[in-house]
Amino acid sequence: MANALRVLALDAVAAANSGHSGMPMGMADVATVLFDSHLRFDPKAPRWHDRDRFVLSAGHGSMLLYGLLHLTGYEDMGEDQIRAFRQLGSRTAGHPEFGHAAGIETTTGPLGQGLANAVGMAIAEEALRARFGARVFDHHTWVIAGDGCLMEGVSQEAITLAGHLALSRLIVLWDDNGISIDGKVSLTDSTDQRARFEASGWVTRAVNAHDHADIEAALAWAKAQKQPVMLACKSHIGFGAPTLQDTAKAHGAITGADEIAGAKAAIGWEGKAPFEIPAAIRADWARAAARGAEARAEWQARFAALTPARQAEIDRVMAGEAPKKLASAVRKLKRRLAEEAPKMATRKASEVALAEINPVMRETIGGSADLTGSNNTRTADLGVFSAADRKGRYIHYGIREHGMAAAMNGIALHGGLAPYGGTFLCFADYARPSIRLSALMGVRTVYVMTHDSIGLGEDGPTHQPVEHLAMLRATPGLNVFRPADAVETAEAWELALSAAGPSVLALTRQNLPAVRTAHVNRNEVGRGAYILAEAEAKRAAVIVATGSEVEIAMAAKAMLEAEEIGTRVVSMPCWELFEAQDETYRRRVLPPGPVRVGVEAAVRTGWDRWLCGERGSAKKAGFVGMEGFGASAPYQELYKSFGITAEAVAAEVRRLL
Ligand SMILES: Cc1ncc(C[n+]2csc(CCOP(=O)(O)OP(=O)(O)O)c2C)c(N)n1
Ligand SMILES: [Mg+2]
Repeated sequence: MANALRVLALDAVAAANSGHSGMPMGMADVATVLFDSHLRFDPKAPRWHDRDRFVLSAGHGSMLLYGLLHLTGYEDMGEDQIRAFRQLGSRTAGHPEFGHAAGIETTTGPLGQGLANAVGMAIAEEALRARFGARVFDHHTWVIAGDGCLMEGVSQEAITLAGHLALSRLIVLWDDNGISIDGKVSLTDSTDQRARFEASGWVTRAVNAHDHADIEAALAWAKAQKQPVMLACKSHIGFGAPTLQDTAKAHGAITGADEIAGAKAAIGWEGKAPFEIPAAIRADWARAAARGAEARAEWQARFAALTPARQAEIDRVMAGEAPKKLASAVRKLKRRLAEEAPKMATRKASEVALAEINPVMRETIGGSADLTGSNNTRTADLGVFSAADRKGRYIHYGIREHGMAAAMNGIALHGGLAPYGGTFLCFADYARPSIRLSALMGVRTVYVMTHDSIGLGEDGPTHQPVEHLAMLRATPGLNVFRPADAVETAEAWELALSAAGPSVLALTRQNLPAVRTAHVNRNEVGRGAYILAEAEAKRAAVIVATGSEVEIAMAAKAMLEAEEIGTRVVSMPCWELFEAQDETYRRRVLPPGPVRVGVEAAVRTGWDRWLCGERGSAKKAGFVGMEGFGASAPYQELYKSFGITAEAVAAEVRRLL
């Protein structure tokens, strides 16, 4: 059975003339024993809620996963897909991509991400077991990770978080082959990995990755542990390849005809056509696949015994659908906020919104990377998720932005929960690789990023984002919200939790006045940009602003109107959603003719799309914002010193007129 995996990897990589043969050949035995006798899965019901999650963190070894899914009979993974490895339109992309085929639980390839996602999956399993009971959720998360996954920094955040939370359903199979691309691992690393994991609260065991009895015993042992488990699987990269086994040259594509023939001979696989799997071996794999059907049927019966309302609730949360009550709760809050017109920071407004949302959307699971009091992410009803309390809905992620974002992806991928997590916007950089994967996979994660400009003041330029909004907006598939007041913040939350993909909420530290004081039921932020205040005198200018600079735009408008310069203010909290509106609406908001000035306490990058493009013109376009890094001072002084003031905006309008 393991040799069938090896041969599929060899043949697919040879056909594509590209890919990675060595890792699948080395870990084939471990994967076989796992799928044959431990993994809880059913290819006929690949999205079954209570399946074990299997994560191939060493995503370059994608052919190992594709081979497993093919041989166990996943409908999505026919022989045509194996033959089309790495070709346009196939499900068998170079690295496993979530959404391409059932059985690919997450997108991997950027090393370390899968391991860190798995921590989130294990958190989700614990949380859902606590909420719905072990009759519904009772499974493991298995990870194959390579040397690269363990060398990446994100692994440290993931490992220490998992150890601290005692995620005993998490089992990592380390492909301990001593080889990476540049040569022996000893060239670059001398870490005692088992000691490292143990120091973080894991238990570990060494395994001979080619001895099925040893693997079998280790997997059974792993499932019985009370702590997360790391099995150091001593393997031979490129197992069987006559000249390349145990060398870095086996890491990539093995394409030489002699080497391939020699490898097949070494494992006793001779006289067969490429991709040919003997019927007896296919039958063994089919038997392994059938094993899960019984467990699934038993689970199905338990699930069917729940009340219909309970079943519907579990199906809803697993599908990632927001509850019906969300919209009405937000509408009610908006009405109150419009009346009260509070002067508050949008980070505080976010907490106010969460206080209404969390009780009606019990699948939210919040958190912060050690900035709870600054991010305002914790509401009174949540409790704290810990090793002792799996019912808590708030995770103190510690100072681990990258690990937090990757875990949030894993929580979202597992299904059943809506993760949100906070840090300072500036430290989006520390979470960036995982935010990118949220977007690539299209998972519902909400990044609560406060202290969103020089408006944070005295902490200075190390903490003041200037280029981050541009970086996030440049990421396809990510909605970046920068609300201007409490009403817009509530609207942004509703959209983020109802979305199919990830969102960033960029929120202020400093207080802002209410700009939305007349209640409307419609979610204005949902249109991306809208006319907040129409010109009174004949329209000559449009000021487009986001977040904290909407206040400045409104003050500039008052000055200009006093001079009979009719000025419209457009609040533009979400570029991506505005871009998605039809041309008629966009033209109504940004008509040709008037001068346009953009205001945002950040760099101009990207703004010309709205100022010069969209029927605008370079001669009539201006921008008031940041041209470099900020400084350390009270924020009011910084706004003056960097020239982001109502006076400056009004002057820019006059200059352009
Ligand atoms: C974040 C990241 N950096 C670099 C790479 C490129 N890369 C792919 S595999 C690999 C070496 C990984 O070594 P190991 O995990 O030991 O895999 P093995 O050679 O044993 O298959 C590198 C550097 C990557 N995929 N992701
Ligand atoms: Mg290696």
